[in-house]
Amino acid sequence: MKNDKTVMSEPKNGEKKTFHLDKEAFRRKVIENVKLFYRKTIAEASKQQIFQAVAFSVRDLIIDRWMATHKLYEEQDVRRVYYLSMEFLMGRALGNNMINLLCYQDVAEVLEELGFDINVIEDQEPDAALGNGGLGRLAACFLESLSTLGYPAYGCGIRYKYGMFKQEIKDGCQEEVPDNWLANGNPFEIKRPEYTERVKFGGYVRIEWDPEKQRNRFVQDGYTEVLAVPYDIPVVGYGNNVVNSLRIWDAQPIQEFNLMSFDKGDYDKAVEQENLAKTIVEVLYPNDNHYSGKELRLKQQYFFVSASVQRAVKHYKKNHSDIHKLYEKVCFQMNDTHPTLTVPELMRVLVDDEGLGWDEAWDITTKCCAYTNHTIMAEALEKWPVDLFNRLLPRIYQIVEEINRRFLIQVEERYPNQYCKIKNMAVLYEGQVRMANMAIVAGFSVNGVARLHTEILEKRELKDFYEMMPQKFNNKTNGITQRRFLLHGNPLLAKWVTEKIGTDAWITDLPQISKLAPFADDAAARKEFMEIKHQNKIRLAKYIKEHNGIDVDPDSIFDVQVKRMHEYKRQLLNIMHVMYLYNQMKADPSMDFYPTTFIFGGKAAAGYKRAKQTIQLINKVGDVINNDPSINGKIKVVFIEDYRVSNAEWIFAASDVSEQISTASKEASGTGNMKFMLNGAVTLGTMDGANVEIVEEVGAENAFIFGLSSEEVMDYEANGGYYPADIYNSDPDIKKVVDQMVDGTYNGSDKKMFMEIYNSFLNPSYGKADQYFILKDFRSYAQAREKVNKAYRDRDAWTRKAILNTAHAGKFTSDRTIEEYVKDIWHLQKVQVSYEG
Ligand code: 26W
Repeated sequence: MKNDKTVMSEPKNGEKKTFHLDKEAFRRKVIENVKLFYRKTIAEASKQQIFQAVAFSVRDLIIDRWMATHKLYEEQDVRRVYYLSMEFLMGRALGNNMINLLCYQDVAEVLEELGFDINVIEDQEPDAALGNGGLGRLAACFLESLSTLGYPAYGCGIRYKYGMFKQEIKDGCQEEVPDNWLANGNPFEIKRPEYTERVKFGGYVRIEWDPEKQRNRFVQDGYTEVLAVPYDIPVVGYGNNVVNSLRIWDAQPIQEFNLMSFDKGDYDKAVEQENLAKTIVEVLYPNDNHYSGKELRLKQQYFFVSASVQRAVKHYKKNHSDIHKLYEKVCFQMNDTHPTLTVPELMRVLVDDEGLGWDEAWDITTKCCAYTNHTIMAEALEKWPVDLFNRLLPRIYQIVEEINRRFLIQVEERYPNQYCKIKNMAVLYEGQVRMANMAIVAGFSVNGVARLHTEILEKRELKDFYEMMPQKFNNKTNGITQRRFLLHGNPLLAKWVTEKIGTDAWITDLPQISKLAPFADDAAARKEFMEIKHQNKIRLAKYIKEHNGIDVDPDSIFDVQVKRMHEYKRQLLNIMHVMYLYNQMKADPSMDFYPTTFIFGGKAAAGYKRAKQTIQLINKVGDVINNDPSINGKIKVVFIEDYRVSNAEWIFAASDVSEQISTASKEASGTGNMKFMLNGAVTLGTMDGANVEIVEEVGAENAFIFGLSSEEVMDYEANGGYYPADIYNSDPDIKKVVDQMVDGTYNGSDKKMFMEIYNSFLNPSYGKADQYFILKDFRSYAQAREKVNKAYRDRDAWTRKAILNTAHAGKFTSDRTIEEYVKDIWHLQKVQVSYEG
C-alpha cells in the first residue's frame, strides 16, 4: 500500500505550509547513526536498530523547534496549563512526529531507497502504554491538540518503568506479561536532572517559632525522601513549529546517606529510601474505573504531584516576585481525582515554604486548580483511609483537615442543621479522605466529559455541590485527534477525503470534513469509499491471521467492540447475542443472514475476575463457532490479542459497525466511538455518553440505537433493580443462551467455567442480579443487530451512512475540545513559533 501521509496544509493566510526535508542529509544521518550507535552498516543493522537510527534523526528535526518554542515562552512570559495526569497513553511517537513535522512522505522515500518499508520500521517502536484506557488516551490527544493549536502546555506524569501489561491469550484466558517498554531505550526522551525535586513521605510534623517572620511554622521531620528526576518527551504540533513537553518523573534515591555508615539509623534510612525510590515508579496500576486503595498508589500520586507543583512554582518565581499572582501564569488541570493532592500540596508550598497566610494561599490555590470528572461509577471513587493518609502525608493531612473544617463552616452557614449536606459534601467523612469532594471544593472549575455525563453530575451525583456552587460546573465533550486517528491510521481514507473536498484543511480544522456530505449521494464516490474500506479490511484480516491464526473474510461485516473489558461496557451482551445468533442458525441453516465477523479486543484488570471470564467466554464461543463447518463461516468470532493504541488505528480503519453498548448512564463519554465514526463505521449503541451527541450530529437514521435510556436505568436503580428471572422464564431464546453458560456447549466438562456468569443472572446471592441490564436490553439489541444485518445488504445505502458518519465527525476533534477548555477554563494565548530549518 502506498503511504501518502505528508500532505501540505493551508494556513489561513493562504500560503502553503511546507517543510523541505533535506532528504540527502537525512539519509546520511540515518547511516551515520547506525554506524555510531551500533558500529554497523545499514545492510548489517537489525530493523530495531534502523528504527532507533531513524528516530534519533527525527529527534534532530524536533530539537531546534523545541528550543525555539520554549525560548518564546520565556520571552513572552506566557500563561501555561499544567495537565496533571497519572496516565498518558501516547502510543507510538515516530509516525506522528513525522506527520506533524510534515516529512512523513520524504522519510518514507528515504527509507525505501535504503531498502526498508516505513510501516515495518514504525512497527519496531513499542507503544508508550503509560495508561489504561480512555482517560490516558484523552490526555495524549489533548497534548497533541494543544501543540497543534499553539498553546503553552505541559503534561505532567509518571515515568513508569513498566506500563500497561501486554496481554497474551492462552487457552482462551488472559495472561499478563510485563511491559518492559524502555528495554531498548526511548529515543524521544531527554533526561533533565537539573530540574530534580525532592519529595518527602512519612515522619511527623512539629511546630517551631520562626523569629524572623514572627510566626509559627510547620516542620516535617523524620521523613523518608526521594528525588524526582524529570524526563521530557516532545509533543510536536502539526506544521507549526510548536513543540510542548510531556514531563514524566522518575524516582531516584538520595545518596546523601552513607550505606557504610556505622550509625544504624542512617543505614536503615538509606535502605528505606533506596526501596521507596525503586518501588514508587515501578508499575502503572492496571485498574480502569476501579479504586483499590493501595498505599503505593497514594505514594505515586503525591510523588508526581509534589514534584510538578514545586517545579511550577519555582519556574514562576524565576521571573516573578509576587507569588500572589501565581494564578495569572499557572493553571493546574487535574485529570480525574488522581492528582487532587495538587490542592493541599500547593497550599503547603504557599503556606510553609512561601510563608503566606491561609486565606491568601487559599485564594491563590482556588484560582489555580480545575478538575475534570471522568466517571460516575461508584467503585471508581477515590476515598483514602485517614490513618493511611495521615501516616504517609502528615503535613498534607493537616492541611486537608483545615480545608474540610473551613468548608463545613460554609456549609453550615448556608444550610443550617441540614446534616445530609455535610454527609454528602464533607471532604473528611467516616474516616476517609474523599478526593472528589476536595477537588470540587478547591477547584474553580468542575467539568464532565459529555453533555449527558455533565447533566447526570449536576442533577444526580453531585447535586448538592451543583446547588451550592453552580458557577463552577461546565461541560467539555471529549474529542480525538484526527492527525493520529485518520491521517496516520487510515492514509487511504485521508487522501481520499482531501481529494474529494479539494483541501487538506480538515487536518487542522476538522469541521471542514462536512464538505464530504454531498459525496454520500454520489455513486462513484461511494464505490471509491467502499474500495478503501475493503483495502483496510484486508490489512486487518492479514494482521488477524498473523497474530491470531484465524482466517476472516474481508467481504463479511466487521462488527467491532474494542475497549477495556468492563461489566458496564457489556461485552457480555455482545457475545451472548452471538450465541443466540448461532442457535438461530443451527436451527435454520438457510437463515437469511449476511456473513459477519464479530471482533473483540481489550484488556481486563488483572484482578477483575468477571472481566477475565468474559474474555474466556468470547474465546470459547469463538472456538466452537469458528470450527463448525455447518454454518459455512457465516459467523466468525475473533478476540484480538493485546489491544493497544498502535493496532487500534488499524482496527478503526477497517470497521463497519462500532459497538457502543454500555448500560445507559454508565459511560461518561467514550472516545473510541468518535474514532470509529471518523473512520466511517456506523454506531450500534445505547443513548449513553457521547453517543447522544454522535447521533445528534449524524442523524438517527445513520446510526442504530437501542436499549433503556439513562433515565430508565437510573429509575430502576433507585428502586433496587429489576427481575431478570422474569425474562429468563418467559423468553426461551434468552433462557437457552443463559443455560448454555453451564450446559457444556462452550465450557466442555468444566462446570465451573462460566458458573458465575450464569449465577449473575439468576442467583440473587451473587449481588444484585443482572446489574447491567443485559437481559433487559437483549431483545432490543437483537432487533437493532438484525436491522444492521439487513441494512448492510444494500451496500449503497450502507456506504451512504458510512460516508455521512465521517462527514459529520467534525465536532469530535480534540482541537474543538481544547479550544473550549482554553476559552472557559485555561485562558491561554496562542503563540506563533517561527523557525527556518
Ligand atoms: C482509581 C481507579 C481509577 C482508574 C481510572 C478510576 C477511574 C479511572 C478513569 C477515570 C477511568 C476512565 O478512563 N474513564 C473514562 O474516561 C474517558 C475520557 O474522559 C471517557 O471517555 C470514558 O467514558 C470513561 O470511562
